[in-house]
Amino acid sequence: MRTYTPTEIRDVVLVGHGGAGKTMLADAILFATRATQRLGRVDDDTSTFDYEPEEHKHKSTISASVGHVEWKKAKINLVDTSGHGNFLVDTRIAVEVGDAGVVVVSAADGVQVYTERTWGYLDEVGVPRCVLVGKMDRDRADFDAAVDSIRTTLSDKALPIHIPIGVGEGFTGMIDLLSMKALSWKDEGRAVESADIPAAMQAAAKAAREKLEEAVATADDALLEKYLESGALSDEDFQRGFAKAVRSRALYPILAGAPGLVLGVQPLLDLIVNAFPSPVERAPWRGRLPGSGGHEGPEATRAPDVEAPVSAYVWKTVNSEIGRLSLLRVLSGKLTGDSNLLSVNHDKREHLGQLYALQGKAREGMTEAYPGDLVAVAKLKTTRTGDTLSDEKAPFLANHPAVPAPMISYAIRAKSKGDEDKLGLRLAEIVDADAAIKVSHDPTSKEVLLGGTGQIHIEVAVEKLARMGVAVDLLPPRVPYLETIKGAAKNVEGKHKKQTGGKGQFGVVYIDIGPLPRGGGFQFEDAVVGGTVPRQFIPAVEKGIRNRMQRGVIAGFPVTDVKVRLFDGKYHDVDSDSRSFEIAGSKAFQEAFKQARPCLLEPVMRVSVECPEEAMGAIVGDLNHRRGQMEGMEVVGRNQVVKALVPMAETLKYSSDLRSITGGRGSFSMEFSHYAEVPAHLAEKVIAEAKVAHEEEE
Ligand SMILES: Nc1nc2c(ncn2[C@@H]2O[C@H](COP(=O)(O)OP(=O)(O)OP(=O)(O)O)[C@@H](O)[C@H]2O)c(=O)[nH]1
Ligand SMILES: [Mg+2]
Repeated sequence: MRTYTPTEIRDVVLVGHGGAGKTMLADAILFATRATQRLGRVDDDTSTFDYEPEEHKHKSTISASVGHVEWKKAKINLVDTSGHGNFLVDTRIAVEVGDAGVVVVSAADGVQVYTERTWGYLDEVGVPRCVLVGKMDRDRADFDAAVDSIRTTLSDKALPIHIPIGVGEGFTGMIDLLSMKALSWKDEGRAVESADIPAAMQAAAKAAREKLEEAVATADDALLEKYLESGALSDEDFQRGFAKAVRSRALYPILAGAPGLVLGVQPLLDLIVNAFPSPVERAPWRGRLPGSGGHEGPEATRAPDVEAPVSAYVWKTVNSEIGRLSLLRVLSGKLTGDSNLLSVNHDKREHLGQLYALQGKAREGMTEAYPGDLVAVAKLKTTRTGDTLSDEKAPFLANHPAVPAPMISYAIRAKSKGDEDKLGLRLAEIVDADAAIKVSHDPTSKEVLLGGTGQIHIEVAVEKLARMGVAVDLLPPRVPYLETIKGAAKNVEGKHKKQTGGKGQFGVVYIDIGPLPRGGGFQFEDAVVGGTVPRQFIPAVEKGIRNRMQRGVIAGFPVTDVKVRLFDGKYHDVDSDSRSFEIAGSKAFQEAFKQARPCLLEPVMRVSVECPEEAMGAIVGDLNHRRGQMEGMEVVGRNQVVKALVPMAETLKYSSDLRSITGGRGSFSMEFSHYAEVPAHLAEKVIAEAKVAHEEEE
């Protein structure tokens, strides 16, 4: 493959709700541009992008994957992501490497929960985007309704650049408002024909084009002036203004298509090449310089300059048949194969072998890659996801999106005793490839705990383990309870005093404690006057409190949403030290916490269950039993969707329970909503069980 310069590259990430058709679109793009000779499809396991066995089993994307096509001399790198709640951490990280987004919406469903969520991810990275309303060939496709949902829930800067011709089975193409032509497809979607707009649609096309011209003009002062003078824009002004409006995010074009029929690919690719930014136009990559002595270095950026020292960010790791593959985005300079770079996070040298361009799991060798390009290298020794490789003389650490703590944790156990070592190794591989999986060990039961974003996430990890040759049992999950307080306590003493021969230990503190609103975390106020707690020991008091909060007070769960005010204390010139004040802080906190009406918090999940009408009654009844709070019901096609808020503790076996209630015809999705207080009688039980576990540990 030739080397593409940064201005010839477009990095595009495909996002949207699960099942909207992102992967279908990515496969259709490969087919339409002749990168593949057969159209890959998720449904029959032939997709280039959904190639993992677990993706075949679930018929959906679990982990982002990349492909590329050449279009009008540009190299378009495509990043296909998952649209499922359980895999959105992976999606969020993948979004980081896109300079623009294609948001896929199903014409039959309009905007859905994770359309909105992933739109938010694109906002976080701050990139331009377009929306493709796909599945126009479907029965209940409704372009106008989809456009309404996009404009009301995503952004009113979104405007159609297409008017579909026909709908459902009759969908044949669209009016393109940029060229003011009617487009239709032939040669299995690989060729587009352009004709005059049919007379019956001319008025609608003209009106829609005027709206678009107005939006384009409004995005640029000079254009606006011309527009106001003459009431229209010249075609040249319009085309240039359009691209500028897209790049400045003043306009989010909405396109129509049916990726399943390979219908509508070329206008999208034209838009990507003409109106989406190249890596050069992206703001310089943010990060830091390495610090010294374990400290963070100052903030720094890397511009996509070919002549600058090389740096590359590892945004993903996958297991492949040639070993671990690291997926990189070149940030600056020229990345060459068979070279040595500094693995900056580990301060170690790393040898890079052959560079590859990926097409799903297929690899094509490359000799060199320029800023913005997405490439892969095999078998890096120390470098992991989130790390940066760079020229030894100009080290740089790219920012990496924060990975949220796991929402749910299951204990797992190898089915056969001899597999325990192997389990550890395979788990390490899984963690390597999935930033959202956390492995830990329960100190009391000595079990291996697998933490993740939800039940399906953990189940998929267990499927992967089985494929890797380690069968495990999934034990009931642990609910991540938290401790907090409902009241306040004032003037509580914490005292640490020890006299053992020579130098003693002495520290006394007085604190007030009070609740913070949900999500408030922890606030520490230093209100000491007159040096009753010497300056240098105040951080130790805070440290003691934080440590105690981690370990919990009433049941061993982390404490949250409290504020502490340290206002007084006593010290001894000789005997006082940091350690003494740390212990005094911890003791004061424990005592104050117990006085301030402590309680437990539990995670509450937003559950939505889709089922046939006849199963509705049983499902609602069952959800009520689970302390569920109904949020609403709606009809989606032939099915009903029930939405409810249900405490996580009551949802632990929901997949199998739902299967038996509906005879396998129901499906559900679940995501974290908020933390709420555990009712007192249940809290007692949880605390008692936690105590038993705690005592066993002592
Ligand atoms: N009729 C029709 N079906 C489509 C079209 N595009 C996709 N589909 C079907 O919709 C289903 C979901 O498509 P995918 O491409 O897997 O959806 P996705 O957005 O990648 O979903 P996740 O990876 O699960 O987030 C598959 O059965 C596709 O065949 C289309 O244009 N028309
Ligand atoms: Mg997909």
